[in-house]
Amino acid sequence: MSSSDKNLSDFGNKEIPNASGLSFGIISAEWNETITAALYKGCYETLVKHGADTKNIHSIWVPGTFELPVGAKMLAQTQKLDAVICLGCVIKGETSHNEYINLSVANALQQMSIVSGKPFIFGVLTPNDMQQALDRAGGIHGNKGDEAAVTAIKMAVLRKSLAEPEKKIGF
Ligand code: DLZ
Repeated sequence: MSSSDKNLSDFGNKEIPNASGLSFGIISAEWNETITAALYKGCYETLVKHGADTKNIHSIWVPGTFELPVGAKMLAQTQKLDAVICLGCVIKGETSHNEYINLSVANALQQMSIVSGKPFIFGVLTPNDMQQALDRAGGIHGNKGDEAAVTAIKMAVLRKSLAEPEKKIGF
């Protein structure tokens, strides 16, 4: 289902686990800052709304979306994080720069997730124009920043639950 069919930010609260005790990194790109600032706001507020302590949310900014993976790696090396959220917006232009950036960032974050076993969330908008970006950064199709936060909470909780030894009574 595409975002045009459904406002994906319309989550039922009961489906979202509590984020208290978890720590998060948010890396945001400065390019298209009007959009990424809205994604960041939605992401940060969603983490807090679902129980994350503000002192456990570590935020940095990098120049562009292409720098998100390395920024995420730097932050993950200096802070103990349960999930890392990357926010960017690459608007299609006259050349194919967007394809190179989007694919390399998606691949890098997927690789980092698989190799580290820690969720690196792809919160990058890949719109054809500014209106599509606005629609997904607090507009008619919700806010992808909120969705990235919810995904990060769910994956961080899943990772913790699988790491805990099975709780048994007796033998
Ligand atoms: C160069 C570039 C272009 C043309 N467009 C965008 C964009 O729409 N969104 C974005 O986040 N970044 C863009 N960049 C910058 C690259 O992500 C990167 O910062 C530079 O190529 C330097 O590595």
